[in-house]
Amino acid sequence: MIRLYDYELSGNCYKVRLLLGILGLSFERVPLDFYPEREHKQSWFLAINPLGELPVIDDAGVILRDAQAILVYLASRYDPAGQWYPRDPIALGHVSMWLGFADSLTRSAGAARLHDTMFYDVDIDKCRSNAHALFRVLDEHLWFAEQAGQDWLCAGAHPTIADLACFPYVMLSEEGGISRLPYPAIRRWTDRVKRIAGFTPMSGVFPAG
Ligand SMILES: N[C@@H](CCC(=O)N[C@@H](CS)C(=O)NCC(=O)O)C(=O)O
Repeated sequence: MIRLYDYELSGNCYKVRLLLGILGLSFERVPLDFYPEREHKQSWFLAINPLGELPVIDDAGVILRDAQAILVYLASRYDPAGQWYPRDPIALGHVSMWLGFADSLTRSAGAARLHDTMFYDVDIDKCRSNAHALFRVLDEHLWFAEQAGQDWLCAGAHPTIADLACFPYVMLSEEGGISRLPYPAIRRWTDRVKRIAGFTPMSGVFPAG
């Protein structure tokens, strides 16, 4: 069984739980006390991930860190139809581009949320302004996609792991003081993500109305 080293309130752990749920994969959670205990910095966990970061999975000895890498692995291994991680070169390029974008969201919107909810010492103004710059790019991309009849970050009728990777820190942005009111295309897209079959909520992310 897949083991997920997990923290309920982590957006990066959440994106992995999202895909596991959507693919109908059972998994065992190893919950860590990320805050306030900072268990992810204790020696037992550093032996598993020397970066001291969540999430990590252990799939019968395949140990992986980095949420985006984990999404690639799970979709490649457990979605043989290749819908979540399409195989053609152009789609692969686009999905990879948005996976990188997701990590930028972690370092901006995600960091702002850590500042506001767990007292992380970050340059909060810079995190928020970087997040807004990314949200503008995302909103414009989604608006043009909608004009072309596309619902998702990457072309095609089916969502991909790019949507799941970008969703959490966009959806949790208000917890870092970043409003989504100026981004209507983003708000329509988050609603579509919430309607994906098998979608699971987390604390602060509610099911579609
Ligand atoms: N690139 C990594 C970033 C992971 C990351 O930053 N995880 C956070 C939790 S959401 C973490 O463990 N941070 C360590 C810390 O803040 O002490 C990924 O996407 O998984």
